[in-house]
Amino acid sequence: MGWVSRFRTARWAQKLVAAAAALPALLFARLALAEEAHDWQLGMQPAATPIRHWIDQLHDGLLVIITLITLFVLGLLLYVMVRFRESRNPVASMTTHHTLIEVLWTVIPVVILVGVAIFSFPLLYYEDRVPGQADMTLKVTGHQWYWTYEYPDQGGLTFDSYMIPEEDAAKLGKKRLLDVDNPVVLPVGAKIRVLVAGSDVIHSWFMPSFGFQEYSMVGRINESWIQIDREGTFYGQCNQICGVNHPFMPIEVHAVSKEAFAKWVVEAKKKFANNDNGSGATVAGNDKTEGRAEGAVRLAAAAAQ
Ligand SMILES: [Cu+2]
Repeated sequence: MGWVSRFRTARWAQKLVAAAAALPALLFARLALAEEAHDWQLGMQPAATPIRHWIDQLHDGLLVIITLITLFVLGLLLYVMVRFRESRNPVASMTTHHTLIEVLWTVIPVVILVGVAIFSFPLLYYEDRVPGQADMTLKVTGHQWYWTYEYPDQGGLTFDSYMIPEEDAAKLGKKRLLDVDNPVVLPVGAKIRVLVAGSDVIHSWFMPSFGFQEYSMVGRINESWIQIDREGTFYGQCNQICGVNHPFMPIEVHAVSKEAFAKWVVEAKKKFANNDNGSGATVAGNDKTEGRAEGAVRLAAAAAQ
């Protein structure tokens, strides 16, 4: 019996082969679910909007440039260390200045930077405004420590979104520090203008899969846009240090079909009928409330219904 057939008949080998065969499926299943940060994650979360696809391309291009520069500098250093080591080159040259080299090490970096700018500036402008007509608008307002969402095109539908308290998340089978009581629901494929405002300190609405990050500031409305390319649940976080409960104001976005979105709007209008109608005044008395405690109370009330 050759070593191959002995290997094939060994039980541990069969298990190993089965595990190895299952690995790609496991990895791809993980990729398919990877709309949030994972332990041991390498690279960025999968892109879900045109802006994020463009960001990925720019990132990959920059990675090539950075790698080439690093290898070039490393090569020069190694060459100098070997070629001009003391044993081989006991008397150091006292030469200074070399016009050609000085011009080159000024001009080449400038050319590289101009090249990077040529590819990154269009992306900045692309992120700035919806190309063409927006299908709808979502207004996001950051508070210490929760988010308010408004849908001006859906009759001013508005509601607050709190993190599910850590102590309840496990009981409810929810994701710790990520799931919220009222997620944002958005239609897949629609061009959505997203306006980000603030009510107290600076927050930031950050959705990695969407390539979206806008500061939420008092007295200013920041704008960008998203067009989500697939259904699913996407997670993000406030990524501007905003106070003691900064880690406890996550973002949960449900991307659904246009039909499901229309149905959700009808239900949400009933559910949030008592909320202030998009005037932005909802937050006036709420600014200094303790987000997590209030979230817990709201959650308990929702469970009792
Ligand atoms: Cu914040």
